[in-house]
Amino acid sequence: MSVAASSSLRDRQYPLIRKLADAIEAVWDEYLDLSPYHLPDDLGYVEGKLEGERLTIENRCHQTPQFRKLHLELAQVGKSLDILHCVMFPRSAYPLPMFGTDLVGGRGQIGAAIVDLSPTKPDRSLPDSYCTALGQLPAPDYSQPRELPDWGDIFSEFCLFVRPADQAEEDRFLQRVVSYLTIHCQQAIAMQPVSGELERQAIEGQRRYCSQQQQNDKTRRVLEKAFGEEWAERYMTTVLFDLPSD
Ligand code: BLA
Repeated sequence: MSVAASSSLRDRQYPLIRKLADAIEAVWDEYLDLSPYHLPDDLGYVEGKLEGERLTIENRCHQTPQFRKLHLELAQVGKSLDILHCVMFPRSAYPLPMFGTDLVGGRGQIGAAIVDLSPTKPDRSLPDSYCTALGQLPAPDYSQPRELPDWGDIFSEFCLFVRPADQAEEDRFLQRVVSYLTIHCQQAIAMQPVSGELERQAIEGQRRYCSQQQQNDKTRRVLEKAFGEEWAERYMTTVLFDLPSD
């Protein structure tokens, strides 16, 4: 099955966002055995109003034997804000790190580009196999690194958070996301499922990741302004960062 179908919102977005969305789906398609994941009916495609501008959200979700949810979201606020959000939620029998990326852009530039493979182990380290693979990538080289907020203590030492300054930096960011994603998919499909205590720890690590991400006030404010507090809370806790139940 090909998941890289065209989408109207995607075509209107900032080029790096469009390219990254296509690239993420191409890697998923190449490595993973995708099947549909159904969001609550009213949350797949949503429109609201943010300070008179329309906020449009388009979600694509899949599941696989290793991942309970692969979530790729594109959002756009009028002509001023373009957003890509992507998280891969492992099943509890696969104690993998969390892959996450977020791009926020507007007025001709991406202001925030972040990607990480975030630990879920109790000691908050990444598996050695990840450190080895990630350590072999070219050292990051960006002129405008950004500082992580306080809740960002969930991220790994390989977390990259920058404002890409030009085309070359945008291209390198895209390449790096594809590398993280490829490493992650290769590790995931080679992994044997676990049970018992290891599974319990994996759930706990994922819970911690989600509850920290739910503290991102910048995301919450965009959603609250367009859809109200209650809706934003429901969306952040059921679609963006739902806690694992299995
Ligand atoms: C920042 N996220 C932001 C910002 C906005 C959003 C407006 C501020 C941009 C800036 O400081 O330049 C908004 N992001 C959204 C919205 C959605 C979204 C509305 O995904 C969805 C509808 N955020 C994630 C994931 C990561 C992440 C998966 O969703 C990391 C893997 C990180 N976003 C992240 C971080 C910041 C951010 C660290 C900076 C927060 C700060 O500086 O306080």
